[in-house]
Amino acid sequence: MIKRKNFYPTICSTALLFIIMLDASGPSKPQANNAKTNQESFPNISELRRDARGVEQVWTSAGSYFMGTDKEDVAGIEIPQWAARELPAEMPRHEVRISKGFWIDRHETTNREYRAFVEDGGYKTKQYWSQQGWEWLQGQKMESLPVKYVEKEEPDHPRVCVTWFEAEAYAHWRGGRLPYEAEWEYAARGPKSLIYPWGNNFDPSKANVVESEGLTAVGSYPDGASWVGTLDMAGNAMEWVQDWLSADYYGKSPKVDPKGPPEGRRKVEKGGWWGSNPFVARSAYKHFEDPPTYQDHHIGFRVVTPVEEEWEDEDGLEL
Ligand SMILES: [Ca+2]
Repeated sequence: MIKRKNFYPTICSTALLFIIMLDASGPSKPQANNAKTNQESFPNISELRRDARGVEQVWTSAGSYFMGTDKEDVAGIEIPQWAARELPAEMPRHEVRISKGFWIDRHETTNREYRAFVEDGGYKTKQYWSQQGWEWLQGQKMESLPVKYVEKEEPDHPRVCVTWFEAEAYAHWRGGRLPYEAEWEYAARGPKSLIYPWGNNFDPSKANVVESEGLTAVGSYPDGASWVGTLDMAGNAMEWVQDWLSADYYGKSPKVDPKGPPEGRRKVEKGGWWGSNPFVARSAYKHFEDPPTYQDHHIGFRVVTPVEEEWEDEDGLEL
């Protein structure tokens, strides 16, 4: 049984902050519209809602799993030469506890959803941007952002060609943030620590991966859903997460709610992309080469909305 203590969604506290700080001409404020946040009951695992911006999210309950990789996990999987030297960054496989449940986007952020941020003045509103992100933005040609990456940007395709800074600003506009790597991997693998979102065996019929010609509409592979119902966590667009990259982080990371190294030069990306082979499509895979100013046509993201409260998880999902 799971009980709650105090339930103050981040989105509400964010809205309150905006009300205090800004007048009517300030940035638009996400309005909490989730009925569950006003009820006594704890959301059920994989419960679906629409957040304050109308984007589908699923509830991921607190629990534990094994993050990262050991040699058995990759036995029999061909490892590309270009990625082999980075495999030690996934080691050691280690138990992690996620102490609080969270809402995570059911699918990658789409062009339609990102367009709403742009049209709401997202690129002109400093409050949505971190200091580093805003400084980066001031050095760009505003008329070129966001980068138009194809002639016709399909509304239901993942928004790609955004830097980590732009993804971060969008997440703030939503009232959330980018997932920590540990949260992202937990939403993909679950308490059974599966290698892929659907199980331990690679199955290209369940994801937009190897031999694909490009991005597809989000949610096109429902059989590849994770334990909480998140889609396209293997393939389609690879996804920025919050964490800086450090190859030796897993050997010293906190056992509870790890948030990545405090600083770094490159950001972690998860889940592989539409061209991924069985090694790269694994949920433990972490891409390793891109600074937060980088963008290209296979990197997108999704958003987490955390809940600021103290939860009691009496039976939970511990192994
Ligand atoms: Ca993906």
